[in-house]
Amino acid sequence: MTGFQFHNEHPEAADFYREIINGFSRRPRCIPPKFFYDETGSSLFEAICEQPEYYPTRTEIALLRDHAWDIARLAGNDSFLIEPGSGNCRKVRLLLPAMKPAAYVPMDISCRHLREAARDVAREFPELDVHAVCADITRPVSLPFISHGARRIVFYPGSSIGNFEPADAEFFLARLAQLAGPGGALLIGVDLKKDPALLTAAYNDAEGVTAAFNLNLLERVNRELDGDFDTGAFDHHAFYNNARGRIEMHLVSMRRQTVSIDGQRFEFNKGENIHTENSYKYTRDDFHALARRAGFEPRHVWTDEEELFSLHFLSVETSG
Ligand code: AVI
Repeated sequence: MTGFQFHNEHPEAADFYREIINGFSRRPRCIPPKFFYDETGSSLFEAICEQPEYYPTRTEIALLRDHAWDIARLAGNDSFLIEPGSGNCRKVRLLLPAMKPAAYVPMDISCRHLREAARDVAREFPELDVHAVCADITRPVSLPFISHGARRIVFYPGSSIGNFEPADAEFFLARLAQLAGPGGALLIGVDLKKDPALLTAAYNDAEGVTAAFNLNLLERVNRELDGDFDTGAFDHHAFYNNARGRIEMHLVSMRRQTVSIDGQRFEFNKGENIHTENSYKYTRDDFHALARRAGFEPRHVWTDEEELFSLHFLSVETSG
C-alpha cells in the first residue's frame, strides 16, 4: 500500500524563556542555536543556503546529484529511508529515484512544516510510502511501522552535525546508529576544514543574510518574551577559531546598554558578546574517528574537486 501517514510523538516545546535566562547568567552569555529556527529564522536560513559565499548547500546538492546511483548501490533498494530533521525535504528528492526505498520516514520537531513538506514528497512520488514522524530527533523514538528486519538507511545532510559540540556529536551519532540498527547505514553530509578565508566568508555574506539570521534571535526574544533589545545596537560577528576547528557566531553589544526581558534587566558592556553558534569543521580522518567511536564503519566518502564538503556512507558496525 502506498500513501501518506502522519505520526505525532508530541515533542515537548523547548522552554525558550528558561534557556535564555540560563544562557544569560553565564559568561560569555549564550543562546542555544536551536532557537534560530522560528518561522523567520527558517526562511532566513533558506536564503543563506542560496548565498554565493555559502558553498555547503550547493556543493552537497551536486554530490547527491552526481553520486545518487553509487549511493543507491551501497544502500540497496527497498530500505526504509529515515531523515531526522528533514526540514523542507529538498535534498532527499535527489536520492529517491535511484534508491527506490520501501518507504521514506521524514522526522522533524516542527509538526506543521513537516506535514506540508512530507505531503509534497508523497504527491511527487506517488509510488512511495511516506511516514512523517513529528518528534524531537535528539530523543529516542520508536518507529513501530517499520517491519522487523527491514534495512534502515538514515540520511542526515547539511552538516548539522557540526553544530553539536564534539562530545554531543558522538552521542548523537550513536543515537543515529541505534536508529539505523543492525545491518543499517548512515549517509551524512559533513563540512570540511579548509582555507579560513573561505569559511569566514561563508558566515559573513555580502548581502547580510547571515547577520539578519543571527540578529533574528534578539528579535525573537522581543516578540516572544517581551524583550526590548535594540537590535541596531548589536553587531553580527562570525570568525574561524583555528585552535578549535570551528566557526563561531556572536552578537556583540556596540555600546553599554541595559536590556529587559519580561521585566528582568540585563546589563551589557560595550564589546560584550552573546555566543550564538559553533559550526565545527572536520577533516575526513577526524570525522571517521568520531564515527567509529559512535559505532559506525566508514564505507565510502564523496567530495567535490576542491574538497569543500564531504558525504559519508557509514554502516552500523555489528559487534561480535
Ligand atoms: C544548519 N547549520 C549546518 C548551519 C551551519 O553552517 O552551521 C547553520 C548556519 N549558521 C550560519 N549559517 C548557517
